[in-house]
Amino acid sequence: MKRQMPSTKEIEREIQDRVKSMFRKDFEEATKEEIYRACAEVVNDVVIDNWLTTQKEFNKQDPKCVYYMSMEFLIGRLLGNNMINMRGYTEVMDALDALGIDINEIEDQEPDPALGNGGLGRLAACFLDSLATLRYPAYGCGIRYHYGMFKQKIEDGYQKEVPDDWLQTRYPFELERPEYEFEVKFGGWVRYESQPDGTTKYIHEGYNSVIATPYDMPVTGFDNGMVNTLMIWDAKPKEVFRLASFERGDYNKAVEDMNLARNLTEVLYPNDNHVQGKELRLKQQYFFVSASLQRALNKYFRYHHDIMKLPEKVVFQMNDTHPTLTVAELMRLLMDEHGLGWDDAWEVTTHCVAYTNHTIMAEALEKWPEEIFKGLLPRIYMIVEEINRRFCEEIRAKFPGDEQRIHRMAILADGQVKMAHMAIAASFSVNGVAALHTEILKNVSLHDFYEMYPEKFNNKTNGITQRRFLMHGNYKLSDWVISKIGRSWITDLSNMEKLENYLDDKKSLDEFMEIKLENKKRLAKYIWDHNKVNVDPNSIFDVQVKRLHEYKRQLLNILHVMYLYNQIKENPDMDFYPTTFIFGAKASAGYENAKLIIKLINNVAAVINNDKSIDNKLKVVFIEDYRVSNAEWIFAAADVSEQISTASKEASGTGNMKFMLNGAVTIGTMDGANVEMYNELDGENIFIFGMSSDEVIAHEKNHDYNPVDEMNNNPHIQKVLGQLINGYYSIDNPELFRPIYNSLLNTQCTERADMYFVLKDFASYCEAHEKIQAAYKDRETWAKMALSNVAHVGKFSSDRTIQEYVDDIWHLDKLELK
Ligand code: KOT
Repeated sequence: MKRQMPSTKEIEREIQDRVKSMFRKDFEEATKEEIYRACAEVVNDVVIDNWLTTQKEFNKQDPKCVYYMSMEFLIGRLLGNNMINMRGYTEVMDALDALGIDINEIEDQEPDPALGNGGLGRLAACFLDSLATLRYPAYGCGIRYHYGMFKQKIEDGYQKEVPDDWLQTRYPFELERPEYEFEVKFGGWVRYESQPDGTTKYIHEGYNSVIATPYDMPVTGFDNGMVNTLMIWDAKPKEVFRLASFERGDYNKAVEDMNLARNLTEVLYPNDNHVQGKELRLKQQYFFVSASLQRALNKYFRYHHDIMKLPEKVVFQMNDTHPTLTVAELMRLLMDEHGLGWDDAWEVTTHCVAYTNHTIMAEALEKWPEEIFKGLLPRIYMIVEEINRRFCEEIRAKFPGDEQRIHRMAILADGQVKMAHMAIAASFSVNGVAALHTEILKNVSLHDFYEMYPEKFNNKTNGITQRRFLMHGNYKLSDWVISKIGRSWITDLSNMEKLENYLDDKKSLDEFMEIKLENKKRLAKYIWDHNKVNVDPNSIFDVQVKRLHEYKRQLLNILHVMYLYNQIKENPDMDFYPTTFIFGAKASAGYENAKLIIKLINNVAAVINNDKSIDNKLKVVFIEDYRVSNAEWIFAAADVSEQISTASKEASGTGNMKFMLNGAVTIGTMDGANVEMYNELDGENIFIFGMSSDEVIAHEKNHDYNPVDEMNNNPHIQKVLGQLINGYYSIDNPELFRPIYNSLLNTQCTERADMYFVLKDFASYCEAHEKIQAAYKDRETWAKMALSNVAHVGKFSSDRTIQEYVDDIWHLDKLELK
């Protein structure tokens, strides 16, 4: 039976009781943090009952389930999310209110579990939410990083990284499960033993090893009693064995094992769309893959004995290539631990694994030096060699004589292990994350593989959860939508189209704009509290929040702001609707260009915000430490959503969808899921600019783009670029921004000047902004545009995405819950 949240009165009493029993304090004496912990336990009580029931039904009904394998789960705070899904948010809010406490302050006590970098990790979290809401049995498998994504401080305009110690105090929504510990082995060598039956036994010796301990987190479905599990693995040294080695005098090995365990799960690599190729990262990958597979097989064998039928009950979805070792480790377990021969093991593996590609950026392609790989994972390496040998034979059979093709496609080539190639060779499904992205994979980046296995390729356009990004982040709009069209959109976002009936209703449009204004005031206060910048909630809030990457072109945005500032200075009476440009972005710690762009944004902000002469027409704000929790407020307050990546580079984007859901209008390129947003909007109520992906790809191929021409032909660009190197935004050090200038114009400095076509798209970007200005001036026009975005957002729910994964790839059984 589904357990529900108690009534407001009961919650009020329970919170007080918990404060007493947990902290030996009366409610009045408790700190906000203690009240948060008490609330967490009140909610946990309900969650745990439903978790137990779900797992019992799981065992009884024996449905097929998905293991979502991901190095990142950017789950964000769970208290608010769980209250919403348990349908107790209002009750807890009212209970706290009766006790004189603001629920926001309590939610604010929770650390923001930042076990991911950006889109890829947040997508994994949205998927878990949708799986539970749709009652599909699923496990998330990941790593319990002790330090997640760093916290960003801005000091003198520069980014400074501060460790994110989210586990400093006990996290109330995780449960250690020592009963599911497994050993994971690294290094050493492999000895062969021929068996009397003619087979060979492989014995791994001389290795270092750690114990993997899972911490389970509940993943609640919306109002349905379903609770799935996110298992994140931590590493411990092997106490018992360690003692044994001490006795043998093997002191060094014991210390090595201890250090291995200590380092393994210490920190998330803070790179988005970029890989560093560090050995520790490969260790992390094998660690969580091996532990997760061992647990999955362990569970399977509790109720089944025929391992050949594993694909009927289990599917492993690999979130990018980071968990590709799933392929070889599953082969190893099936052969070495469960006695299958190669062919049977391959049959099972290739029916259990599927791969999602999230990027075409070359620097994000994972390739491991063979020497490192072999040294760290000797048995796995042998298996990869054999997979590669057979794969190359298969290519040769299909394309006889085409040795170049074999070289291009091989898993082992040029002294490297190419993870994407292994993922594709073994997976029964390979998907991209937006229609355009999948087409580019098929026709460009993975064309060889598409020719080999056309049937494997499919598209699954990304989505987001409306429970977190509307109900929780923007409860005012959420309540308003409910008052207009009811509640069905909460679990079926396509119902948002019912809002079309209100597009011509002046009163509704007014209410809608009033809510946006309230949300802008909430953000303006946040900005005042954090930045001490006074922004006018009546100005246009134009927002770009996402990881900082050159392909995402925050530089285009700030160069345009510099241009606008010049225009306003030159023509003080020009017709211009006051605009606040809001940025939020973390740069990877070693990414110098990206960090310099952050500094530029902050310096431009300092100059513009302090210039009284422009009469507050322009403001620039850089929000420090952009993360899931403040993102929810930012989306709610945005008028304009900046989705301006170089066409072809942003696989999908998901921030674009969160803005749309909250009634912001997009200015964007025809890239990633923007293309599908454009289609859903019938090409209206969205501002498209810039080159198409075909044009970009053609320029890249023909090497015929010269940014110097763009500058020479456009005096506005000339002026702005001049200001980059004449000290206009850096009086003390006029050379400060020279590297940015060079990256745009100087072919000696980068692979290609203006790699991301910033100057090429500049004029058309300016024009699109002028159209926004014109549209915003008419309040009703704008309200209609914005509301139309909400009405057409239906496709972009992760519920829709998950249903497609289930129908086309996973074929899961829904769990029945009373
Ligand atoms: C690649 C390597 C390391 C860490 C992260 C990545 C990564 C992130 N690759 N793609 N992404 C983003 O994934 C999102 C979810 O599919 C997409 O919306 C976004 O366009 C990708 O950049």
